[in-house]
Amino acid sequence: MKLSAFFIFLLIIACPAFSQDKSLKLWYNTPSGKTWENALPVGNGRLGGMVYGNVAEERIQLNEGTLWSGGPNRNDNPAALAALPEIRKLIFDGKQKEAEKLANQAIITKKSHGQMFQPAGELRLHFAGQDEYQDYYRELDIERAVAKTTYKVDGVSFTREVLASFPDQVLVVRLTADKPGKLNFSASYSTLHKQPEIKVTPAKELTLAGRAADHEGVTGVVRFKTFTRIKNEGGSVAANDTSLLVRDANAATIYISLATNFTNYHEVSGDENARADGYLKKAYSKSWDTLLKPHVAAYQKYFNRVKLDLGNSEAAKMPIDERLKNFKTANDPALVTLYYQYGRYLLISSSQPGGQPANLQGIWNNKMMPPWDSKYTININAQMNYWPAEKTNLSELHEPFLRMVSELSKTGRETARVMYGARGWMAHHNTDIWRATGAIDGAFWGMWIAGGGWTSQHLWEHYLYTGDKNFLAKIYPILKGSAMFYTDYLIEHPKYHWLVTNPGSSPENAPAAHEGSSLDAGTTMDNQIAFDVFTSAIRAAEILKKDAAFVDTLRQKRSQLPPMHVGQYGQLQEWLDDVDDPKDDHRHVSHLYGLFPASQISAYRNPELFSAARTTLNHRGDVSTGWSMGWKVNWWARLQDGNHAYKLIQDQLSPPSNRGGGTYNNLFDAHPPFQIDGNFGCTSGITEMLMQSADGAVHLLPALPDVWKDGSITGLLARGGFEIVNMQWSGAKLTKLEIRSKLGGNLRLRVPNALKLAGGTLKNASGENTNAFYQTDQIATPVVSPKASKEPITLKETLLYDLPTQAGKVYAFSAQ
Ligand code: FUC
Repeated sequence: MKLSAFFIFLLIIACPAFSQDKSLKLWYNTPSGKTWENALPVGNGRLGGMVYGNVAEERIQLNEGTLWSGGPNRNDNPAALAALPEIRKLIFDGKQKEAEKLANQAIITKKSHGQMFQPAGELRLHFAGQDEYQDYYRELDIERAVAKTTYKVDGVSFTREVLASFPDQVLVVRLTADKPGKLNFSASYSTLHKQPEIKVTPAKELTLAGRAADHEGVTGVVRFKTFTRIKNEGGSVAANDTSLLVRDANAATIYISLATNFTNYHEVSGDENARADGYLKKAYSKSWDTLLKPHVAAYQKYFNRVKLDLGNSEAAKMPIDERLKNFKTANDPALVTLYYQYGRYLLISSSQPGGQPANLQGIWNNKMMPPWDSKYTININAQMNYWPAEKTNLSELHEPFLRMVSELSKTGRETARVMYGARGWMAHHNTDIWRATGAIDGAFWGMWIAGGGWTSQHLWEHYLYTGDKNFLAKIYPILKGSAMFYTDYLIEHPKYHWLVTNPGSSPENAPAAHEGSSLDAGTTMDNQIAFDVFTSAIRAAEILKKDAAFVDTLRQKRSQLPPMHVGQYGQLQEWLDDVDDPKDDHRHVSHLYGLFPASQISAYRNPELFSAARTTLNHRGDVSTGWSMGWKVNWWARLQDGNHAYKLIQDQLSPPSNRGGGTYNNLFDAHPPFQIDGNFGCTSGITEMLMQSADGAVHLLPALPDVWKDGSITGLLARGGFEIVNMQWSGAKLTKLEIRSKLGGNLRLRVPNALKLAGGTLKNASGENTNAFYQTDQIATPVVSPKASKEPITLKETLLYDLPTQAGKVYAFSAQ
């Protein structure tokens, strides 16, 4: 070995923390202390753990996805039906505030406003004599889904690693010291539950049992049990009544098992003891190494599908908390890459097939009464959680959400019937693990009927990406049921004669003209969702060759929906009348649903709406709550303005601010408080900056900011089953591209520069895209206010190609 190589080798073994590639690690030089938002999340879809990395007292806060307050319950208000004609009349008469008052009495539930996602407790590890330490370091390795803490005390190096095993369904902690017999600690539980039962079994298992809370008149029926068992290497394990004591060990492995008796949204009949015991017994026979490998493999099966490189810089040498402080002014593209992949990490860790969907906090919550109960707000937040699922190649992880929609279609059938006398199914703006579909909180928030309609579009989206006709046949009744609700609920507007929602709403916003009420008829978002609900049901029925008469009805009703309106300031109108305030900076910009996640507003198909959407977004401004900024990244990407989208990423990747929004040290999104939607929204938005497939073509680099001139990404998915196996760009031009066609069909490409096809010729596109997954249904011609000034839109030039593809083949392209 040459001398210089020898020194590098020495350096590598001397500083393990600095030797490896840390680009996919959240790493810090300080412990979390008391701050939960400093702790690092691990999870396997069912179990969640927050690892503090504190030295003398380690805390691992524990969650289980089904540990919710209450039990099976419904919260419909049957008084709604009788009050409906009066509420409708008031709204049509322009008395929105009075209508809202009546809706508060007759429509808002008199029962539960939704149940709470609750924590189990914490495992605490006490290390006597470790108050003073050196060389502290902690990380979350999102390439392997393992958290690690290292430090030195009295010349001994200690290492702790934590994972939430996907295959073995337990949390595992590995503790080692680099000198024999130096590991001494005790383990105990702490919990906020009332009357918990903490004890140690004869097999030296530390157990914690409890019952989730009663809440708002619903008895808590979910019981949980957690087992902690320690396997020592050297030394001994002893126990007292409430803790385990490890003495003079060389190493130890802690197995934490946690389960509940939850079966499904209408049944709670499991055995939490048997479940938790079963997981523990199976895992305990395995060593750390035996658990680690299959865990990493199961995780990487998903994670490795997408690799992103936006470049690197000196800034990346700092710990994450420092980089966050500096991001706005530093050139740190690697922090965006990390944040992007962290969104994928969080989805893999909080949403696994068969489990519960990621809630408002994913699966990580330490509060008995979390903000908004940490439930599912379906007027934006829960949907946002799943925006990255299909396009970042995590399609299987969409399943918990899609199953929730299917369950809502059952509970929401009763709500549609009892409250609105309508067929089909519906949901208001919130739900929880019991799939409650009543109207909650207050009419200002809860009197919104489109929760079912919007969530149902995720089913259609899953089909558009996978082309899975069996899936489509299975979920068709849900799409049909949602459309059925709208056919019964929509009512003719006495003045305009369009078919409108009434009461409708534009979530949580209110124009001054309506005396601060959010209720109205035929709001833009309601119309856009109705359009999508009808369109997806029509297309699904046609593909499945079903229900021809129903399809006719839907076409007819769809043509009677109000068109979108461009108002006096050139804005996209939020309300049917031109009452928007250009100074309104409300976080909900619901009427831009049509721009994203829907694809009704397009630069190429209806430029006047595209321009109006941009005007609206400029009126609303940038800085807002976390999720709102996440949504804005997607909107600016759809508006093909990469620099503005990047500006939003800069605002989001800043420490939480008083004005709202930002990111905590553990890179959790700050509403504030912590809400995971902003993480997922931003991951989706970054994808949309690099690739879109919503507007008749696979559009590559549609919104590349100036700061990402060079880069590469692998594995993104586009509608119609096109996988961007590999895409490289340089100087903002595509240099290399490989696309796998999973389903065959025409591949229409929209690209920034001329391409050539390896071994073939690439034709310029002509006419409509023949690929059915890219069909775009014509929306009604917008109504434009004569006062509206026309802001011209200038788009970067693109080239459009058509390539007939065969299923299973990979096509390679390079710059011409
Ligand atoms: C909606 C939003 C709030 C918050 C809550 C969970 O009500 O308006 O900002 O995100 O959901």
